[in-house]
Amino acid sequence: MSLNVEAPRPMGTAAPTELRGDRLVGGSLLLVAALLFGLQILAGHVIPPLAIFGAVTVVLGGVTLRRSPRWLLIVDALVVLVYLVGSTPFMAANLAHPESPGSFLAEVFILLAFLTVLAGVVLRLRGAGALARRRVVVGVAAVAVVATIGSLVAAAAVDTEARQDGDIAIASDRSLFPSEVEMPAGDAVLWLDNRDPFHHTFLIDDTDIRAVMPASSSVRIPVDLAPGSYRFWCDVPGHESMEGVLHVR
Ligand SMILES: [Cu+2]
Repeated sequence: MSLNVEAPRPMGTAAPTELRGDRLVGGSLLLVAALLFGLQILAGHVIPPLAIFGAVTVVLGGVTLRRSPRWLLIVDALVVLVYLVGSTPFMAANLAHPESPGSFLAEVFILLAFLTVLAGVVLRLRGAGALARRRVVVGVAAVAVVATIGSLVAAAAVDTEARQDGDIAIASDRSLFPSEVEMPAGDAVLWLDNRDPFHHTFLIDDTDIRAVMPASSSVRIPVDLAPGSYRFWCDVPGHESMEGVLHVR
């Protein structure tokens, strides 16, 4: 059993609970903002929905750290729920690829920070004590450590294939493919070089070719294409701008 002894306040200055800031909720929101901005730095370009949401969480987090009336806690929780619902397809795609730490860990940490916000709001509204909050922090930290180790181990196990003579190179860099690539018709090998910390996929229209490109690795895929122009692209949600045309002659 522990005793929580607080210094006595002078008469007339006792702050109602809801006027005190909530460090767990406010801090977690600021952490989300930092992760969203970090993700865009890793991507090498601004991702408008993430930039807008990052700005919203900075404001909410900053205010919640100072004051945490009920209505604000409820707004915090609703904003988090809206983001979680809206980003489900992106989260699912990134969480399915632990071998690509840039996207996997960013997604895990954002998800954990969001769950901490929700847990913090519930605990605060129910008037829970410091011990319950500490348990949330310890639980979240433990999951974060396990996810980090698991992702780094999975990334180290990825086979990366060196480019060989005659291979046609197609690189993804800052989540972009080259807009045009030329190659001969018939048997050939594509060397797909992923320079990003995120995973990508490589598909060619009108064929059943689909390859996964783990982060910071390269893979060789054999193809046999008739002359013509084919669109190639990445089908990871949010990577719609990753496409180019393969001119087969
Ligand atoms: Cu992609």
